[in-house]
Amino acid sequence: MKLKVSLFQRMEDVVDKWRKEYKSVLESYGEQTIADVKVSQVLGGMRDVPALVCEISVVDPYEGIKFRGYSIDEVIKLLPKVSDFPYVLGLWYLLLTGEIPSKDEVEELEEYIKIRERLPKYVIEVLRNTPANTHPMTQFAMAILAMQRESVFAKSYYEGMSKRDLWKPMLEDCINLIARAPVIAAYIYRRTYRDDVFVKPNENLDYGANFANMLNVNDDFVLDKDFADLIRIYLILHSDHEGGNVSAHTCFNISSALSDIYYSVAGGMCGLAGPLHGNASSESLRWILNILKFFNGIPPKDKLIEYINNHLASGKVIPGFGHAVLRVTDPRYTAFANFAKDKKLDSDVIKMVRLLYEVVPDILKATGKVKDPYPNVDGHSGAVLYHYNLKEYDFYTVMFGVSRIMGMTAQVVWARAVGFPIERPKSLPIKTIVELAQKGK
Ligand code: CMX
Repeated sequence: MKLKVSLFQRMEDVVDKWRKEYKSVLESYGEQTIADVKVSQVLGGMRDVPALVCEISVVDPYEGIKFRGYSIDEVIKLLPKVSDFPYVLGLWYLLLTGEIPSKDEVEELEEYIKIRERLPKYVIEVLRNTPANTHPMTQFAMAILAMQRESVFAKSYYEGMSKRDLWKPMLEDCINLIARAPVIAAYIYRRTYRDDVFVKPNENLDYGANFANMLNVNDDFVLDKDFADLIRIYLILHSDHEGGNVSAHTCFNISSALSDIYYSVAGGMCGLAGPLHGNASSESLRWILNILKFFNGIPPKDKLIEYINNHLASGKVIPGFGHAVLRVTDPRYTAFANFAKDKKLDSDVIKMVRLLYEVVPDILKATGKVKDPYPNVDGHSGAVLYHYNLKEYDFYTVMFGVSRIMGMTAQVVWARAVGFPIERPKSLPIKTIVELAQKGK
């Protein structure tokens, strides 16, 4: 296979390093025990069981996400910039290689991705043959799955390519998917919610601004520069969150069967679509709008507290708050809050987000059971999109998905590079778990 862009060469070098490390860890520590597992963890969604490997990012309960060891602030500072914001694909380069790229390297990758943006006709037909009121996440997963027929990885595998080289066609597939994901998303958006008039990819724009331009949220065919900045930062912030969350792990698990990236990412997207995961950003915005409607504007604090307590008493969660790992305000939330402050955003939805931040944590703390009473990324991301006229909140998970593909693909390329095996944890009936617990094993 001809390696056409310097990213491939860089990957050749790092893959060699990863393989040596992986092999040596297995040889040196393969029989070493690193954790005990409690029954409560097995029955509690495997919480905190260290059973997965993820080199791409780590979520510290108190510091939040680190992408390849870099915090959000560091990533924003160090990645090469376009219009004062990092190039989105610079982040993907970092996730893939573990290295901050130079401006030349990112711009070369941006150009390389542009060549692959064109949507095949059959993908458009799949979407057009689907009722327009189908949930946008369903459409997104369908369009991704439809492209499976083009997988270079699947073709290479069935043609007998050596296992050692399979990461290369996997990376080719990932590049194609990364290139087309925003185009598919924008197509779904325009068809589902707007006038069914589409904006073609603009080769003069970077990845983030191009996506913003194709969404054309103001229907005026003029790129809103602030919205482009938002999309750049949005795509970076949602890109990865360790390997154990539902979408990342689903994707990784599927790919461990040597399913290609289209199968794997489509599966991951179906997990992201759940209300406790990626769809929380839609839920959060819907909830904020309901509050504004109920009170006919921003409510007084005491009335809002009463409203939230009633909401909890009816057995529902507060969307956009809480996290399975974090124990502080999600730094991704803070990054959006800073963006809103810097751009001087003050619409009612933004004001509501700020007011919720003042009241919800204390209410959740008072329940005595919520481990993380602070807001997560979904508690702010929808409000900034809404502010810039992207008001169709069912679409927010697709926005999340376009970004999350960067993390998913980086993880899968790593797995194929080191030859990670098929996943097969042991499952037990409850009766056996009880027997083991009684024996103290
Ligand atoms: N509102 C109300 N109750 C909440 C809550 C919230 N925001 N967060 C947690 N709880 C409740 C749980 O439902 C659970 O109650 P039960 O014991 O009655 O079942 C209890 O507090 C303990 O849960 P936890 O250990 O603190 O949280 P989990 O790790 O089980 O769940 C999460 C994490 C994100 C699913 C949960 O906080 C939640 O449902 N949040 C609202 C939805 C949301 O914002 N999801 C987005 C997360 C980020 C992402 O993946 O995109």
